[in-house]
Amino acid sequence: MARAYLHVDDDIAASATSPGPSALAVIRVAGPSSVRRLASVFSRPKALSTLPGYQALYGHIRKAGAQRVDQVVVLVFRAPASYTGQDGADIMCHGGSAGIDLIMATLVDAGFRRALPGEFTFRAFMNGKLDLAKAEAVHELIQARTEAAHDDALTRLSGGLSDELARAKTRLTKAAAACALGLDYGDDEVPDALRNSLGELTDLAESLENLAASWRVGRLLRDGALVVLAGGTNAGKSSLYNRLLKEERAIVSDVHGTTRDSLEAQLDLDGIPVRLVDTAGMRDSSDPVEQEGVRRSRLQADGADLLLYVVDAVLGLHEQDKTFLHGRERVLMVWNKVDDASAKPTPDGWIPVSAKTGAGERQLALAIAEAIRGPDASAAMGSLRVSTARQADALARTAAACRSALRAAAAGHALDMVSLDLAEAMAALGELTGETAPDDVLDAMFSGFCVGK
Ligand SMILES: Nc1nc2c(ncn2[C@@H]2O[C@H](COP(=O)(O)OP(=O)(O)OP(=O)(O)O)[C@@H](O)[C@H]2O)c(=O)[nH]1
Ligand SMILES: [Mg+2]
Repeated sequence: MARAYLHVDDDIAASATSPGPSALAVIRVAGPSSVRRLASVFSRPKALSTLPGYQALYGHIRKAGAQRVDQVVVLVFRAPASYTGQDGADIMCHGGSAGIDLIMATLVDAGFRRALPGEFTFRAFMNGKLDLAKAEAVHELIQARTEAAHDDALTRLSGGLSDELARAKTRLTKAAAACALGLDYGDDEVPDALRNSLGELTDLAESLENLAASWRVGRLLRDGALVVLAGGTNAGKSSLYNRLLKEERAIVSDVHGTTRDSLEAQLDLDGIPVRLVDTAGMRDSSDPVEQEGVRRSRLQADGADLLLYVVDAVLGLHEQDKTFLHGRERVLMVWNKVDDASAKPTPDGWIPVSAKTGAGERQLALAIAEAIRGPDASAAMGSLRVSTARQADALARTAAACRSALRAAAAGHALDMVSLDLAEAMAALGELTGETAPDDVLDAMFSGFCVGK
């Protein structure tokens, strides 16, 4: 894949909007001769091929035999003032897959290559329009499912993370320069200039470690959290599921074992995208279908970021609940049906709710959001964070190399040892921005993008 990406000199085209009927769609083209090539299938070729950047032109896309394909408005971009840094154009056409397919086929006939996923952004990266941290943010912005996730990605795209990384690079460069100076003079001892920059390195290592740790919340905002409702049959899991989703999604009945297949839905819980799953109630059953449902419930419960364990307050706690909950982490215990006159009092540590009346629903939602984010996260929600394992890993390696340089200097090791550690820190940091990212990393990253971006 990387080899195909590495051709940045041909002209590419792709639909930038999702397929299906819509009023308008956008087909994007980019490449050194993309505007001229587009003009060859446009009703006003001369006007288009000489059009300056940021100007639009109305006309028709035409096939070779002059047959009209669609009425369009073409917005032209001229290098370097474009997303990719190359000449390019956005073709605004009518929505609908048949029309888009026709225009794409016409463009391919005219010599455009169909763009690979993320290829426009790859060109932007290659042309220095954005670094790798920002390129990843573009992808996350498109995928964001909640406002908080959107804000988070936008902060990174606006350069929040890139600025922080640039500051880290300056500090490392300063320390490396001081080290090189010491080596030039043949000093055995750590020179003063280096001593000063080593002090800064301690702060740097700490802030990079914090940033790496922010991945936990970053990942949640990006991928969402898997929250699973579990408990005995008839506890009210499906009722609670419907209540949290604010719609009658799951079947509710007083028959034990109503839910068999698990159900999943997306939910925005206080800014966190949540995948909420309703499962089959757990009980011993001789019915093989129900047994399979119960087996799947347990699997879902084990893989959850958070478990909501629901108990019927009228029946109270049973031995099977205690066994299931024993030693289990990442679980919120929900005492349901508190509206019922014969409900038992809520035990310590349980959250009282009524799926029927909605009592306690808000407290439950807040408890879920807090449990997912973790105790440290309320402060961290508004701050800068990374969102991918790749970023967290590179940050952790940068910090570890800084710590190693500090240890070497403190132990009075030769300066070239310190210098090696600093070089390693610089290389790891460079992976974040893409300066030193290997091809396979670029490959994996851009191929996860949508086509047309
Ligand atoms: N009074 C009262 N009844 C409830 C409440 N929640 C659920 N119920 C009733 O309890 C019964 C079981 O509810 P479900 O939501 O189907 O329970 P479930 O846990 O999904 O059950 P299974 O799918 O069989 O495992 C239904 O008759 C609901 O109307 C509640 O908060 N108060
Ligand atoms: Mg159910």
